[in-house]
Order: sequence, then structure tokens, then C-alpha cells
Amino acid sequence: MSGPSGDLELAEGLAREAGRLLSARYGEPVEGLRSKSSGTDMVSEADNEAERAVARGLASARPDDGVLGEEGTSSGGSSGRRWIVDPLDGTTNFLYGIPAWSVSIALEDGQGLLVAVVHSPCLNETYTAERGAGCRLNGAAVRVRPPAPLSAALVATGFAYGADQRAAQVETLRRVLPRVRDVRRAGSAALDLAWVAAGRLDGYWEMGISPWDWAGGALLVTEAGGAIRVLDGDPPGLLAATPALMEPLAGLVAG
Ligand code: LIP
Repeated sequence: MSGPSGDLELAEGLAREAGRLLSARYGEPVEGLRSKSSGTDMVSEADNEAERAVARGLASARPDDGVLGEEGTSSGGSSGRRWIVDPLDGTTNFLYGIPAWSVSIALEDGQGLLVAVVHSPCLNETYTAERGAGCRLNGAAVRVRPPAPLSAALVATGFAYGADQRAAQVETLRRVLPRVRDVRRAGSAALDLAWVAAGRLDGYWEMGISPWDWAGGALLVTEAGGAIRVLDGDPPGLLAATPALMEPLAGLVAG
């Protein structure tokens, strides 16, 4: 049971409901496909249906809270609390049938991130965290990896949908790749961050991701003993790492 308010249970229940809706469409012919910021930034009826379901659940259970959703849900609320929802993180993977996509739901209050759920139906994995109460994978406590030198670090990144941004991102990759064990590019920021929290990655960075991509995963990482840093840029980015790796990786990414 989460805190007195049951916020974490609510978030997990809504993430699972969205996951069921998405799983029913996964692998089926895509409906309502259209592009957003670029020709490769796709959204489908599956994204929108999942966000509508989460938004309905939040409006019913937490009518005074604000909501920010990737596919357009936006309300200010009056409670000083805000839910941040990515109904389908890893949209391209979902559309191509690649089993690396997730539902990310986070709640923030005046002190920062409060609860988080990253739910991966394909992998049958649900990550949860509550401020001050640790991070769990399917109910079992998880921690970030032990300290490792940069040369032994397995790190992940991602790339923007815009060609100009990607050209700049490849320069960062050019600096990082020779200096670390290896680089992974899974296609879902929420899963990348969850995997840092669960000790499957030593670090992750990405420029230009949106709050709904990283809010849930950021709390997973810090509650699992990791560190999070916003990276300056336009738009800004995010870096997540074990405490020992934060400075070396931040220096390498910054160039
Ligand atoms: C995705 C991010 C990922 C990034 C992709 C895409 P989406 O979010 O989670 O880290 O590399 O380009 O932005 O669009 O699937 O919700």
C-alpha cells in the first residue's frame, strides 16, 4: 500500500489499464496514424486511447490535481499536484512490433516527484517508486549498479525526431562510444531510466526528451540510489547514472 493517499496504487492501476488497451492493439494494423513534430514522430489511436483512459481515471479519483499528457491532456488543477503521463513511451517500437515500450505515470507536488510507475506489458515488468520509499520491480526492491569506471560502463541514449538535433547528437555519441563498455539505444526513455534503476545500465543520457518521457523514470533512479541531472541545451536533456559515474559521464557528454 502506498502512502495514506493511495497515489501509487492509483498510478499503477491506471498504468496497467493503459497497458491492457495497448496490448490489445499491439501487432494489429495501426489505426489513426499521424505524425507530430516530424515525419518520424508518430502517434496512433493507441496512444490517444491509452491517454484518454488514464485521464478519465485521474479526473475521477483526483479531480483537483493537474495533468500533463504527451498527447494533449493538460489541466492546471487546484491542489498544487500534477500527474505527468506518457501513455505510450517507445511509440516507434510499438508500431514496428519491437517489444520495448512502456506506460509512464508520475505524480509531482511542491517538493518534486512523489510517485512513479513505469509499466512494460511486453516484458511483464512494472517499476514503482514513492519518494523516500525506494524503487521496486514487480514488488522487489532494486538498486542501481555498483561503482564502475567509465571504461566498464554500459550506457544508453536516444535520439530526437528532428534531423538537425540528430546531427548534433551523433557528435556526442562519437565522443562517448570509444570511452565506455558499450552503448544501447532501446527507444524508450522511461525503460532506459528504469533499467538504470534496476542495475541493468550504468547510465543514460538524452537531449531533447520531454517531461512525460523522463518524469517517472527519474524518480525510479533516485529512489534506487542513482543520480539525475538536467543537461543544459535547447531543448534541455537529462542524464541518469550511478553516483560514481555521474561526473565522468557528465563531462564526456558535455564535451
Ligand atoms: C521516445 C523516447 C526515446 C527517444 C525517442 C522518442 P516517444 O518517446 O522515449 O527516449 O529516443 O526518440 O522520443 O516518442 O516514443 O513517446
